[in-house]
Amino acid sequence: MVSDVMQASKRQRSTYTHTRESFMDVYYILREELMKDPVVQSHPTHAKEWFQEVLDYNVPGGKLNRGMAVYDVLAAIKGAEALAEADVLQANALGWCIEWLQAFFLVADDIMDGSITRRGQPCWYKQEKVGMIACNDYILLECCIFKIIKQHMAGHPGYLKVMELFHEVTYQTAHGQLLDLTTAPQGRVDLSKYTLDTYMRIVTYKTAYYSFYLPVACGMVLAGITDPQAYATAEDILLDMGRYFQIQDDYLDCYGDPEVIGKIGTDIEDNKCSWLICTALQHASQEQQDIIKAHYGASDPASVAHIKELYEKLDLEAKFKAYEAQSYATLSQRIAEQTALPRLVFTSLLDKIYKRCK
Ligand code: GPP
Ligand code: MG
Ligand code: MG
Ligand code: MG
Repeated sequence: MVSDVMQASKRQRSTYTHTRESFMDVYYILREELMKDPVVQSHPTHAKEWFQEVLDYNVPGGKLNRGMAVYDVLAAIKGAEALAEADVLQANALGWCIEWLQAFFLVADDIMDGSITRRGQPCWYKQEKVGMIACNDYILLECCIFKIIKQHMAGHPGYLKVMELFHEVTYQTAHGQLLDLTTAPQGRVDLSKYTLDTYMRIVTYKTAYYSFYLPVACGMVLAGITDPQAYATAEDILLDMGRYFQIQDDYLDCYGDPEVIGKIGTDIEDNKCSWLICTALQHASQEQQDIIKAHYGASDPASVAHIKELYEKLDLEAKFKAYEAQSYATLSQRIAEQTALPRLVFTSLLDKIYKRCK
């Protein structure tokens, strides 16, 4: 196993540029390691095949921004030329752990949100043969994270810190999901709960920690940074970036092209406390609030159309664009002012998401 890993890593290093393809190379290494695990090896063929399909269907098909960021952060701090083969492999293995975490969350989230498509294909649980077996599959996806960390980090001075990071961030995200789900009970619209304060709390926990703080914190651990103040500064900026990212997600849920974003929005039907509805409520007249009360959280297409029409009247697209410009300007300034980390750590992430369409 070790020699397979080293060979693939050499192949990667000899022509090393950090591309989607070189990152994918590491996916195949990790998948092979997981398939060689004694428990999996002892399975009958159909179970081995099922496990591999769970991985291939759910782990690698996204934008891979979160996963690839770990290497980018490490390289921004230490300089790419200072990194040995083993450092690159370790960074990409941890990057894949974040993609595994995301796969675990998305398989579960799609069941909870009643979603239909994800990354341009039916949600895993929507496959005829899968259904609620998906609940066990997302547990397996989570377990893989700790197998990979052990395989690639055991003996590293940052091993415990990385383990704790993944546990803590999973805990934070599950609490975010708790807030997301309980603020939007099915069939019961309580508009008084839909404030931007409540919204920011939900998205900080359900999205910002795992999507932005986690990749950077992993890169920092690999770079040997131990100063708690550096982590606190990074967290502060990255949580803000993560909130901006989820606001974009909410905007795209309504205004994005499903062909491009790879999923069909369900926020209006699901009664979600989204940025759009919170902003709409801030500007709605009494009459418009009555329309929201009557139609938000209902799954019939006519109700959804009423809400979208109201969003048009309130010009939420323009309000989002203004928010986006403001958010970018504020983040850029804070990145320029901090001295904890090279600016590139933050700007490489921000540039990837600014004005994103997917
Ligand atoms: C995104 O919410 C948040 C998650 C995917 C975290 C889920 C956490 C769990 C503990 C399961 P979303 O529902 O807006 O995402 P999307 O629009 O991609 O469905
Ligand atoms: Mg959700
Ligand atoms: Mg969802
Ligand atoms: Mg969404």
